[in-house]
Amino acid sequence: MHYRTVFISDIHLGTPGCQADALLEFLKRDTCDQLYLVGDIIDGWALRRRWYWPQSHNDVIQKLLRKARKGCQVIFVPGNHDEFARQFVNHHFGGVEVLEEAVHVTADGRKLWIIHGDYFDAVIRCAKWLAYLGDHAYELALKLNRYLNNCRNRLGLPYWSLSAYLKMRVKKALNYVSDFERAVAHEAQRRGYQGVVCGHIHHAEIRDIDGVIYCNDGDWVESLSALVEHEDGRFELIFWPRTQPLVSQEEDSLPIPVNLPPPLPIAQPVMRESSSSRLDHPVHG
Ligand SMILES: [Mn+2]
Repeated sequence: MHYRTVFISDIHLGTPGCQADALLEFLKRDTCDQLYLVGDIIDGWALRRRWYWPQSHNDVIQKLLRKARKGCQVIFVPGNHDEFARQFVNHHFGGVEVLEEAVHVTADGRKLWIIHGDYFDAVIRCAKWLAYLGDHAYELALKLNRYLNNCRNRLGLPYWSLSAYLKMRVKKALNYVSDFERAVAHEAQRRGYQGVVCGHIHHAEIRDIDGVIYCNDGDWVESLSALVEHEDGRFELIFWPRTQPLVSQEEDSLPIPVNLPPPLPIAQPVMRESSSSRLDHPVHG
């Protein structure tokens, strides 16, 4: 499949949660004229704590550089987890252009603002240490999630995302997702754009907010999603099927928390009917 534009973010290379194999399959199958890397591509925060860099993560970088070499215009807008790259904005790395923020003109002439989105994260803005704490909690949730799904797998039950469930619950309570989306969309409108593409909150979505098209390309940790623009300017979310084993060799050696919480009352399986589906029923707070 060939697209006019592909937007991906929140790959989190350098963490065990990163679904690099699935992303590689997507990058191999689909081509595009323009590729936007919308932040949190490499997780510098996690790498500083613990070095984790398997071959597949290297392959992702190689694949991205190869795309740039082969004539695909690759633009990298750093996020908070790869903020180290922000000191290199307006520079090129092997054909990859690093920009603080970008403007994308769609096939039908709309101007979209491309940002990672962390500037809108009040938590990160106000207290950075809180963000680090949140990060640890998230990683623990992912670890628990893998353990839980390994058990579910053995029982023949479908995949269920504990961390997505917890995040949805927490964020629903705080109205985090909708507040974030609204803030981003309104700022895009204030700046005179017809829409915005961002990442950061790991919540893929395309929706209209007060006349502004809000797009979030999701992530490659849990939802395995990309935002694509077709030749005619149509936007679509692509969800890739999960292929990586839930618990890999490296992760087996990681300590599994002994005090597991009691089973959660509501267990709704994450529905994945097809590898490429439109988000007809976006879930948000
Ligand atoms: Mn982020």
